Amino acid sequence: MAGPPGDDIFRATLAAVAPGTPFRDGLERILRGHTGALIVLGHDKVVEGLCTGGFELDVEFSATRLRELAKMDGAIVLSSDLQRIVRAAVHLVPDPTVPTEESGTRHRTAERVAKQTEYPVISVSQSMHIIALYVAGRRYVLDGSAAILSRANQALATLERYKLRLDEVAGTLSALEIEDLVTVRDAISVSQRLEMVRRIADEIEGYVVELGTDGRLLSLQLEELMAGVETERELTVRDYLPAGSKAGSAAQVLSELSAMSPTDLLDLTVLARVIGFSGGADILDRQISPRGYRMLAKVPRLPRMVVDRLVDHFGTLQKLLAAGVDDLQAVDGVGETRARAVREGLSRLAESSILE
Ligand code: 3AT
Ligand code: 3AT
Ligand code: MN
Repeated sequence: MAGPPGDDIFRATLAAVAPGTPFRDGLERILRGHTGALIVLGHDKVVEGLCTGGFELDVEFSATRLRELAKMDGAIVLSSDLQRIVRAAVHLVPDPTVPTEESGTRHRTAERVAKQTEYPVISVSQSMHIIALYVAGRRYVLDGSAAILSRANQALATLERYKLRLDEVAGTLSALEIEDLVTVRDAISVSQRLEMVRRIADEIEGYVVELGTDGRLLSLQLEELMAGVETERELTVRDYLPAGSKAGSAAQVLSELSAMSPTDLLDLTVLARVIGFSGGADILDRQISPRGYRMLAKVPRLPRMVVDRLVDHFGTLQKLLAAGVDDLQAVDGVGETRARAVREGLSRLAESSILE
C-alpha cells in the first residue's frame, strides 16, 4: 500500500521490536534493570567505520545477552538480520556535522548514526525511562501495549463509523445504478468513503504491527471490517473511470487517490478531477453510467475473468441488466448454467437495491 518513503522499513522495524519478540523482551529487561542502551540494528562497512573501542563478539542474539551487555558503557551492534550480536561496549563516532535535535550524548549519537548508516538505531534512556527508535529520518517512542491499544481502539471506533457511512452511500449508489440515475457526485462519494476507510485501516494496521502478539484480537476485528473493501475500491474506479481519460489506468488513479492530502480528499470537485472527470462547476451533477464491475462482483461464484469478459462484451450495467440468458451465453466462458446464475443474481440485486 502506498505511503511515505521509509514506511516499509519503519514498519518492519516496529515488527522486529514488537511485544512477543526476543528483542522486545531484551529491551524490557534493560528498562526494568534501570540501565540504558544504544543499539545499532545492522552492520556493514559504514557502521564499522563509526566504531571505536569495545570488543568483537559475534554471538547469537538473546534477550538476556542484550541485557547483560547493556550494563556496560557504549553501544551494541547487531548483524543486519538481527540474529547476532556483532560488537559491544563500542564508542560510536558519527559525523558531527549530521544534524541532530537531541540533547544527551546517547540520543544525539543514536539520531546521527541512524541518519548516517540508514540502519535503525534504538536508544533506551536511563534517565527518562523510554525506548526510542530512530529510523527513516524519524524518532518514534515505543509505548507499552496498553497505551497503543487505547489509541488503536479509538481508531477502530472511527473505522466502524466510517464503514457505516460507506455502507450507506454504497447502498444508495447501487440503487441509483439499477435505475441508471447515477451522477458523478454519487459515484465519487463512494470512492471518497472507500479511501477514508482505507486510510484509517492502514493506521490500525500499523498498530497491529507495533503490538506484535498483543495485537491478535485487533487484527481479527480489522480483517472482519475490511472484508471486500479493497476490491470494492478498485471496482468502483473501474466502473466509472472515463474512457480514454488523462487520469490513466485504474491502478494509477487508485495510487493517486491514496496520495491525496486529507483536505483535497474532502473536496468532491478535486476528487472528480483525480478520477479523470473534466468540466466546469457542474461537473458533479453530470449523469454517468457504470460499466457493471461492482454489481457483477456481488453475483455469487462468478470468477473475475468472467466478470471482465461480461463487461467487455456488454459495456454498461444497463445492457447487462437487459441481457437475456441467450445474450449472456455469447460471452466466452459463460455456459447456460452460468448465464442463468448471472441473470438471477442481477435480478435479485436489482430487487433488493430498489427495496432499500
Ligand atoms: P565514568 O567513569 O562512568 O564516569 P566513563 O568513561 O565510563 O566515565 P561514560 O561512557 O559512562 O564514561 O559516560 C559518562 C558521561 O560522560 C556521559 C556523558 O554525559 C559524558 N560524556 C562522555 N563523552 C562525552 C563527550 N564526548 N562529550 C560530552 N559529554 C560526554
Ligand atoms: P540517558 O537519557 O541519560 O540514558 P543521554 O542522552 O543523557 O542518555 P548520556 O550523555 O547520559 O546520554 O550518556 C549515557 C550513556 O550513553 C553513556 C554511554 O554508555 C552511552 N553513550 C553516549 N554516547 C555514546 C557514543 N557516542 N557511543 C557509544 N555509547 C555512547
Ligand atoms: Mn544522561
